[in-house]
Amino acid sequence: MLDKIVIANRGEIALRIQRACREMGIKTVAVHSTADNNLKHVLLADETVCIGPPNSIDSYLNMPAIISAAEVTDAVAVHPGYGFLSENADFAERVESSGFTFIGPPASAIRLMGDKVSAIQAMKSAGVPCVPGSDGALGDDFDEIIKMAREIGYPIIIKASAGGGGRGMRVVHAEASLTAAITVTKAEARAAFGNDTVYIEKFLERPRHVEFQVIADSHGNAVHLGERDCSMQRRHQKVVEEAPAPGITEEQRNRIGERCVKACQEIGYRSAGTFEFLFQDDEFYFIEMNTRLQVEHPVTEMITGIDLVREQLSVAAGEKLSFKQEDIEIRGHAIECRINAEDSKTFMPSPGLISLFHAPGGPGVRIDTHIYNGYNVPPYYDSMIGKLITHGQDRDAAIARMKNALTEIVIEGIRTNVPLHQEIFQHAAFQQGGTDIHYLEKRLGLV
Ligand code: MV4
Repeated sequence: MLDKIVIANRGEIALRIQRACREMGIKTVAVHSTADNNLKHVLLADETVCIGPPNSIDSYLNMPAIISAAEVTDAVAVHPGYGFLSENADFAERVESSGFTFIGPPASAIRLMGDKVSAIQAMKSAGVPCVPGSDGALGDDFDEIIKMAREIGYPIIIKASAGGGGRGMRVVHAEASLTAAITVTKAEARAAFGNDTVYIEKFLERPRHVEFQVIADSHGNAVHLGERDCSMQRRHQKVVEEAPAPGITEEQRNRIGERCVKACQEIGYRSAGTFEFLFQDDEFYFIEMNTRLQVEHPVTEMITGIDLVREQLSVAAGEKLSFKQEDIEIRGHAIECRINAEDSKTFMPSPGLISLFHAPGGPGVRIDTHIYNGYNVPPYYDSMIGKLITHGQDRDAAIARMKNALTEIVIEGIRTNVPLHQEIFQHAAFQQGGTDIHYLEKRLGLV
């Protein structure tokens, strides 16, 4: 097993990784910015290394500083968490070429999936269903593109191959605006990503966001852990996630899950990964693959009983997965609320001193957070300060436990989005389940 690892992240996920390490007897090095001396996992780490000033560019995104920290502490591996350098193929490569293990997929897989055109190509070859579209990058022949878009049928969406997560996309409703939209999207993509490759898909108007969790080892074993529904979102930021996705049958889960597993084997995937699909009119359409541990991984852990971070660490050490597909059983239902330090109406960030914190508890309640009484939320980073997760024998039971937990939780001194969650859990449409990706923004009166 790994002896000592660098946790190249901050906040709740750094603590989550550290907890898994502790259980497994792995020592941890917390690398942190000057704004993060008092992070919970920094206070609990075996060793700490300050890697730079508050601005992420100079600290959590500073590759040489992180690799140097691994060198001076004699660590053997680096866990990137999510965000920051987690999906940076160059970082994965530099970690490995410096003699450390990158706790994640091979750089080649990160690179393949980072380019959306090559990702979709790989998925098609593996039999993963994709959105009808341009079958690769657009060429220069506008007449040909116009003809193709007509065949796909409007509305269509133009996407930058180097984009993803909602960046570099444009919806086109009619042929009259097609060529101008392509020109503008290409120019924006060139400016944002240094790559103006774009492709076209049929635009799905009322989809749900349903994603499949996979994990693979370096011996060719891969399994899927079912799906999550992450449709409750605002401006591409997920707000509530749940597993399993309401209304998805076991037949659908197995069919799509098996395709994802096959894709993992074909691309030489290792570690945890997520296949994102749009789900509309009972059909799945692959859009992107995330090659990292995701924020919402706990809902999958709750319904499968599998510790995803432990498995990541163990497969990074060269071990085989500790279970087979037939060992995976979906038990009950889990829901996660992302707790943000922000105003629940205006969504303005609300950093500052947490003067009082009471964690909720009881059966089926999990809270993944680094906050504590007297912790000061710095203004420099993402506003998510924790995740509240409940599990129950069915969706209604998980909802009942979440409503309780949202009443019990106390966070004073800063504003949080807990009131927004309390409101969402009162909505009849949410209680019914299966709302689409536009539901929350519509309910908030934003569209
Ligand atoms: C789409 C789509 C509709 N049709 N693609 C946004 C983020 C990126 N992951 C892909 N996105 C979308 N792609 C087609 N062909 C609608 C979205 C989309 C979306 C997807 C998932 C979750 C939230 C979303 C919010 C707006 C748009």
